[in-house]
Amino acid sequence: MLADNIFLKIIDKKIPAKIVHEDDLCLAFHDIHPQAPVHVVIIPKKEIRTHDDLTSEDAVVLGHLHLTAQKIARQLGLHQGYRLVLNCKEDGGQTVPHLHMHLLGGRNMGWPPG
Ligand code: D5M
Repeated sequence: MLADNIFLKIIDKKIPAKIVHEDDLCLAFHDIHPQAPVHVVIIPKKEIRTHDDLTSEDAVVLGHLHLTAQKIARQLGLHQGYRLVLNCKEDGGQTVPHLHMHLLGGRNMGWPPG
């Protein structure tokens, strides 16, 4: 079951977050429950609920999320690599109903994921 869209409240600055990047298209902040030494969540400012709701109109914003993840990974010193995760709906493990990309790094990642 998807919870309330708390990320919209972070975009609107109604609740605080440790923001690492903001521009016209996206916002990135440290995850409140980090799963790695570096765990940043990158979200579009446009309201898109899940990866399944993306349309061709969202190609630019989706590409921007990836390029922003690359930029933040460099800024945070993840020179040995990192993992990007995008959970989609219930089976994908999505809990917040606003599209978001996880940037995880600072340790060696296992495979397969749980
Ligand atoms: O990931 C949702 C992620 O969002 C999860 O790792 C916790 C994080 N989260 C939830 N609330 C907050 C706040 N308020 N600040 C920072 N991070 C938060 P999912 O892929 O949906 O499981």
